[in-house]
Amino acid sequence: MADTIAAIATAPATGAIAIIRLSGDDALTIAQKVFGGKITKTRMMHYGEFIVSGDVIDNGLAAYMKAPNSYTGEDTVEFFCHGSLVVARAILEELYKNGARPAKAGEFTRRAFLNGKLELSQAEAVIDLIDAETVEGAKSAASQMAGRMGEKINSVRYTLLDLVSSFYAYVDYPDEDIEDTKIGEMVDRLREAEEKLTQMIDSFEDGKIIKDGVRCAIIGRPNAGKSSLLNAILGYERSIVSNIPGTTRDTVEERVRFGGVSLRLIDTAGIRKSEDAIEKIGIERTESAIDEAQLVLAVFDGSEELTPEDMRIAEYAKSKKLIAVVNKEDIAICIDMARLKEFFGENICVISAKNESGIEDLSKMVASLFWGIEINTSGEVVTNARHVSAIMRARENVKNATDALGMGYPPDVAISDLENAINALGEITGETASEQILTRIFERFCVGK
Ligand SMILES: Nc1nc2c(ncn2[C@@H]2O[C@H](COP(=O)(O)OP(=O)(O)OP(=O)(O)O)[C@@H](O)[C@H]2O)c(=O)[nH]1
Ligand SMILES: [Mg+2]
Repeated sequence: MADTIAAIATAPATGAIAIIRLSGDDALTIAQKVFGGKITKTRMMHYGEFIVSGDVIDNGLAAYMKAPNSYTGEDTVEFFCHGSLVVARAILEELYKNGARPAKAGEFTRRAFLNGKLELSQAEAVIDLIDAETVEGAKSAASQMAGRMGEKINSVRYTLLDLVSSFYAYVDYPDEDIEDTKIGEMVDRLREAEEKLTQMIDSFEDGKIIKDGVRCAIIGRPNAGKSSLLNAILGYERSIVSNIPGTTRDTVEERVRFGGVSLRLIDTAGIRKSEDAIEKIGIERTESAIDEAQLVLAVFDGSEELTPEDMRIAEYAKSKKLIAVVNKEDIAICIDMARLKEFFGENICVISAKNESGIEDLSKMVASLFWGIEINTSGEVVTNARHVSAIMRARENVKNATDALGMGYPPDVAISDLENAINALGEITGETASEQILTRIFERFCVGK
């Protein structure tokens, strides 16, 4: 028996329509006590009045989805009323009075998972889709919701299950000699599985970009024009610009689509040796902004000589995708361009942040650095940190098993490692996820989803 839960599924704000959702064994009975019209058919809209404490409070639509053909896999009713918070709440209260109880965060989706309508990775994709901050993130979540990640994980998991069962066969019949070629074949299959897991782990770097956008730190010495560049890219005055070096003290973050790439632009404090305590903290933040970035725009004041300080900053960001932005071309370019070319190669863009010239070229350069990542939203890429950590554990165990067999140990020594790997992969699809994992996942949902 599933008790019947109810919640408002639309955002807690005034709008054109509000949706109230009911799910559980008594959904239809309870709904019918509040809805004046007769709900006679499944998957059809019925028109009627909503009645609260004997009075009509609104009129609207009701739809009934009979178990198991609903989102949760249970009997479900949805009410569509006018988008007044007062009305929606009054109807919800009336449903409670008639036997429903308030749904917890994510409880509808949790029920869908428990009733086998979704795998855990698909349920997580639902929240990723709702939370998506980029179009790429939404597309990737949609494809994970369709089960692509689960399929990939299961293809490795089934291989491992198959191998473990054949290893158990050897344990059961220890007197039978195992041919070396058989062991060789198994090692090959394990290596193949390990390789697939490695590919998934490697895809996580792209996955973070798809989900969150490219973290792009704007760095450079004080007064180079970092904040001016941020404003020029955004098209409005977000960051304070002044001719006093050290103006930006804390990092300023803003999202923007630039060159077709979703960027999280981070304006940082100019790096220089400083005794000022606040500025020092700002500089530490700049360094961590660089550490976390996938793209760094190193801004140089083109109207001045290149300083050792400038190059030290560029050096700090060397391991990142890096573009030199030579600013203030409207004054004069006297910076040593040859030296910059040695360090940055072709990735140099000359601009004037003040006049907003060269910004278009910069956007093309950014696009060319990230082309390819953007379009891989087919669910092939791991976007979820929980998944990647489980895959890493699985790979570690597969590797141990492969090494043991490779060293000539009998198959039974590999069994426990492989079982650990199978369990780790099962945490992703939900077969072996603990109650604690489930709670942590579903509490991220909103009430009503
Ligand atoms: N002529 C000219 N001046 C510029 C240009 N870009 C910025 N400036 C000026 O340079 C000064 C510093 O600009 P900011 O954008 O505040 O420099 P910043 O790198 O953010 O400096 P800090 O926050 O102090 O590290 C201001 O007076 C700007 O008006 C440009 O393209 N041409
Ligand atoms: Mg600044």
